[in-house]
Amino acid sequence: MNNQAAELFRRHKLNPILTANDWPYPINSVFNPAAALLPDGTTLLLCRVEDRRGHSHLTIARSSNGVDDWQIDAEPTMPAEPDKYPEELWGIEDPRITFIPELKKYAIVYTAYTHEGPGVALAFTEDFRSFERYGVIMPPEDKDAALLPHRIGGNWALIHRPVSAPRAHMWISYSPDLLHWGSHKLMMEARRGAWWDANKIGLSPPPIETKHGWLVIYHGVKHTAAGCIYRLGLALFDLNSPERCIKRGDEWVFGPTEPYEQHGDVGNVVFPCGYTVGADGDTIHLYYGAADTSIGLATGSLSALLEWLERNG
Ligand code: BMA
Repeated sequence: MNNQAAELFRRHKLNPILTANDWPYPINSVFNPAAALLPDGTTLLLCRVEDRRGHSHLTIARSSNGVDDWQIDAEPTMPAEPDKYPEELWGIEDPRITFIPELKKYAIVYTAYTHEGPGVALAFTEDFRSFERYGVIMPPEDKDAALLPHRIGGNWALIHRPVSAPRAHMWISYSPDLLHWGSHKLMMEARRGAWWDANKIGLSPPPIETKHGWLVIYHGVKHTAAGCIYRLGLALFDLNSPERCIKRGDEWVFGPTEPYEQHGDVGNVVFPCGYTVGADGDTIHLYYGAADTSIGLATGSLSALLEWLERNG
């Protein structure tokens, strides 16, 4: 009998594909990148960069093949600006990019590290050079958020993860104007007990719209005597009522197994904030933070993920 679990994501042989050594200025680490495929085929990563004070900012790396030859901005693309935006006091982290066709703009939802803890902030950009900040849209403690690409029943929808210590679940909220949020609904709960996703879960990259539903890659945090383990699972949600879960996998589908994922500033962490989908409409390139230290790439197939959920959900 084969004791290997199905391999749904294949790591790139050049992993980790981006590290602090690649950076054009001194930094501590680079991880948890958002991703976008630009109209000219360029892969853009909006990377979380931690400086040598421990504060994070966002810097863009561009590549024509999404794997190597990254052109990295010479200085922070989106620095934290606590003088103008006090909520960015201790930096900005973990961005998620969603292209919004109705606005012809990219939404960037990110964590603003405020005096009261992490909150969810929103900005828009057309060109990834200038950024229009909307400020905090979910107060602390809240993070792991992304905007859906279009309105649902007339309202914008935001997935996010407020903390109600000691547990933290995924919620979805709605807004007519992207500024005022309400109709908060619990979307998916962390399990309890020994599960890999017990007590604390959160959205990883933005949800993927498929004809079967919103495919969600989420992280589960298992607390062990040796520390936390961050792994990824899959769930599918209704297209018209995204708070309604259709399927949820029991087993994790990706976890830290390689040395660069197990060892680093925070070991045993894989944490994707973005993906691109290939021209075939099926190949998914997942960009993930490894051990809060570097960036890895893993590739899979959307139809294979959906088939796995069908069998294991
Ligand atoms: C989470 C987030 C991520 C980080 C992870 C592991 O809570 O803050 O940014 O990668 O912890 O440290």
